[in-house]
Amino acid sequence: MDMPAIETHLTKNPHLLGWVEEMAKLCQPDRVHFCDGSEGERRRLIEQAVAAGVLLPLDPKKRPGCYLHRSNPGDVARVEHLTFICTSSKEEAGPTNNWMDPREAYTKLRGLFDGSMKGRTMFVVPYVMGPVDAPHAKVGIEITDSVYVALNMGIMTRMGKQALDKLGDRDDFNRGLHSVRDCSPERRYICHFPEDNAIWSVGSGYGGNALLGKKCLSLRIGSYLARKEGWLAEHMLILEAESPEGQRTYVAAAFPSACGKTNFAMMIPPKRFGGWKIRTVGDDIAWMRVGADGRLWAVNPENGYFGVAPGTNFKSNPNAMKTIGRDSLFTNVALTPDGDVWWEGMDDPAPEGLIDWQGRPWSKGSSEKAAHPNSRFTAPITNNPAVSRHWDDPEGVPISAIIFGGRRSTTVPLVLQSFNWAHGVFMGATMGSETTAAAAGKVGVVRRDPMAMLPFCGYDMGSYLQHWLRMQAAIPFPPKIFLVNWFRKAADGRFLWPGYGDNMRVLKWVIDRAHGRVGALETLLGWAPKPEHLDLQDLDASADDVRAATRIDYGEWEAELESTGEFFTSLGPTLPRTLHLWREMLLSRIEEAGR
Ligand code: OXD
Ligand code: MN
Repeated sequence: MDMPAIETHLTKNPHLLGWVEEMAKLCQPDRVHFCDGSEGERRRLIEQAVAAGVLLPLDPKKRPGCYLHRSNPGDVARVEHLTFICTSSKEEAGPTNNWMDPREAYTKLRGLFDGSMKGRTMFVVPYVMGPVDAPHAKVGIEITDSVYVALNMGIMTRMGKQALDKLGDRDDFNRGLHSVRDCSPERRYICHFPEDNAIWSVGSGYGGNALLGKKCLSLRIGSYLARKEGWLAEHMLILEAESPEGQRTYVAAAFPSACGKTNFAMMIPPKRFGGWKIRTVGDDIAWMRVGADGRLWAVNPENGYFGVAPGTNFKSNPNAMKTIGRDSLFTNVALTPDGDVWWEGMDDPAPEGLIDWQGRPWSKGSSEKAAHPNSRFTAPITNNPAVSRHWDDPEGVPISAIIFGGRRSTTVPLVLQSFNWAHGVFMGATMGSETTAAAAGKVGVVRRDPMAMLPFCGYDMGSYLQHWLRMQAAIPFPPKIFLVNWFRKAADGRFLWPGYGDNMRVLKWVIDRAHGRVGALETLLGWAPKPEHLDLQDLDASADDVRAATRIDYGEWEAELESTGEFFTSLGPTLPRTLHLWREMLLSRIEEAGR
């Protein structure tokens, strides 16, 4: 077969052109299309996708510029058991990652990519993660045979010519190769080669597996580079909180997937907090570096939101609802008869005549969900009416507080502040969360998820936590560190804390603590707000529920620290001794107090 011409006026970079040619020889596409990121190109790709049935136009009045995509029903979430870190040694990947020898991985995947794009177009998608002019922005090139992926990358990254211009003739771009191939779970692998700055992903078109700039580059390869280069690549939202006096404070927060990062980053404070404004810098990933002023500065490497649809409504997240009003892609949501989208937990009840996420008629009372629990929207960051003016600032924003939080129905109180940096790292390292639909597998089981990075850390977890401890010496003015839990439940299964906008009440204390202007109660586990520190006026929850949400039960904590011990053991010899010592000290203090 003749090779399709690799022609582009967009770049003469010999490293890039040589690599694209090599990959085209392997995958044997019918056509090669270099994406320039222009508006005209976006329109043409959408037309192609609609013609091919990959996208379904939604009603242009109700959802202008919006489309629905239905994925293969067996390809709806990240696949952690098929995600590999391919470093020369297994130890480098550590006990929490799947490891494959790089030679074996290249050989196996070369076999799967061989001829995988026959009859298809190979899209070459150049992109930048981070504000284009940020000194630490990274250029990636994703080769993909999915027009859906190319269009999503156009939203989620700074895509096209700007990336090629930034790259110039250099060779230091991330090489990402992606093919949906036959979308078979038997032939699905998401392989990372941190030593080569490369990612090979085959067999899935789902966001976290296929949009290689996101989890693969910004977190897995990103965290590997961050350790090498002395910075932090984290699974964190970044928000800007402006007080009524006009003081802006920036907070980064790590929560596991589908635990409300987007909601927290777009929060609208309750009326009681009139004058406070929350704006979004990012909702999923933070790259943080020490600035010349000794503070920790964060950028959001992304350009859009890939958010969970179910549960999003005008009460839980009005800014998200406005964000997805236009120019957005919806994946695996339900379709209304008038060409709009619907999902469980939307404001209005399900209309008659709904089509479910698999394209089948759906009626009320059905035992199946109309929208997939991990159905998503992809929307441009600038659609958000509350986007921070600094979202694209090459310098980033200075972080005053870091929050760790999981989904825990017991034990973990509403909020605690760490005694110091190392204790904060301990809090992050021991975070647990009940699993969600964002990853394939059982939902609702508590698993330890250090810093919400368990599925995203590109190297050995113990070494990652050591890197966090070491960073203290590099940050003269470090952020204060907090642990929160919005998800504690009463014995009857009710949530004790209303969450969403009311989380402002907790955030206010966090901000005041970060600026050293409010008191706290010293508990055995960290600093907690005294009752008078949390403004609860007009809160739709009883005083008893708030007491229960903030309660520290030392019996429960004894069990928690025991289970942390097992987790620490499972991380092996690289887990820093400091963290073992923190665990022992907290446990022995609780035991002493109980005596
Ligand atoms: C995401 C995830 O899509 O964490 O952001 O799964
Ligand atoms: Mn995420």
